[in-house]
Amino acid sequence: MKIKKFLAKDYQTALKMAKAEMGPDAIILHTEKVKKKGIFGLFSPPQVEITVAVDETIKVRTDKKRDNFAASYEPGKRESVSAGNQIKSPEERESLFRELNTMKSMMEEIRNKMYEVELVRGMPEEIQRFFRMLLENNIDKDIALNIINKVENRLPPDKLHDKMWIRDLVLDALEEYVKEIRPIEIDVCRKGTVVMLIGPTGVGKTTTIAKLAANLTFMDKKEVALITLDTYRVAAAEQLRTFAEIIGIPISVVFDQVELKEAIEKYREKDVVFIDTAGRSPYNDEQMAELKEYIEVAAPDEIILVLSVTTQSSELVNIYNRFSLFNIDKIIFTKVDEARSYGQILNTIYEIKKPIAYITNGQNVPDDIKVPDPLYLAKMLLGKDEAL
Ligand SMILES: Nc1nc2c(ncn2[C@@H]2O[C@H](COP(=O)(O)OP(=O)(O)OP(=O)(O)O)[C@@H](O)[C@H]2O)c(=O)[nH]1
Ligand SMILES: [Mg+2]
Repeated sequence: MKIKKFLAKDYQTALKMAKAEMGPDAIILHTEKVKKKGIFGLFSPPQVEITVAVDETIKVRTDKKRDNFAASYEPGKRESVSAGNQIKSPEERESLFRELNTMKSMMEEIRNKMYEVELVRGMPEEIQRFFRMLLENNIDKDIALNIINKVENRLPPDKLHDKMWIRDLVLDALEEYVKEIRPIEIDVCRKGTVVMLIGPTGVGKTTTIAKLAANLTFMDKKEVALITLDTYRVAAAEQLRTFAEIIGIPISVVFDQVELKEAIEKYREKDVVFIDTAGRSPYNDEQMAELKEYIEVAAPDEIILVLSVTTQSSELVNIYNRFSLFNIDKIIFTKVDEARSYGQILNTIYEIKKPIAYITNGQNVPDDIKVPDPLYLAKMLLGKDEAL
């Protein structure tokens, strides 16, 4: 950085002198009227002094740019435009693009944060803090704002700074969104309730059936049987067969719709029959059509969609939408123990409006499954530390 002072009879002249010497990119730091020093100063008019600075590096770069620009307009020198460009190799260009993208997403993030602050401006500080907690737990901005608005409306004027009071109001509001909890309903007046679990691959359908079957057998003293349609992988049927053997309940591995019908008939006197299905890609029409045929034959009392909480909210809703052609009754959310946040549960339920049957929180059969009560879910939604 070069700094210099210019003294002239008036501002225009001083500026002209500065521009001539320092270039058009120079910045005026200070302007001041000054008297000439000494006895003569008393009789002469005041002068103007400007202090000007210029960044040498910027100056050099602009000059270079200007030179290239000028060169490009010389006849026959068109090629020098690209040759003179600063970005030479594809790697440099790619790295520049990457930098630009990073900057873009940083700016987007800042914009979002500013928007979030704006949304709750004027609300008591404690309420704003809970709003941020909900967002940190991945709860959709609009839903979080709804909750916070309810809290603000319900907060008595003398409790504006009462953290515990506000926390309870937030939990109440959250509970309202997740109050529909409906585990499997077994009709005691009739036998043969058929429950089918469907969902994408690897979400935990088979493990969850094993947990449910074991709990119903040992805790609720129900008669349970298993049917698996998953004959695509050798290990898949074996996985469920092993669980069935340990629990001591019958299992049928079926290969087609006729066998499915026969198996259901065979277990007509059981209290519950679980049907395990192969993981299906919701975006594979052929697989979905095949599943539909099996569902028509089985005519299950309950179709439960199994979703993993480790999946993003928008994708969970997409998956539900694809599977919704089967009249889904309930949702089981799995892998809660692996999730970084739980907002996905609320965002999905808010969108699809289906009850939650269970959540699963680990690989252990039969322990890691729960019928969550709304308060437990609300605490989870407020933050990991609140619930676990
Ligand atoms: N951490 C964790 N792992 C789970 C949970 N539930 C299931 N798993 C694990 O997830 C993996 C897949 O589970 P499966 O039960 O085979 O899943 P699936 O949906 O039947 O898979 P496909 O039949 O291949 O579609 C296994 O390693 C399970 O132990 C859970 O709640 N938490
Ligand atoms: Mg399976």
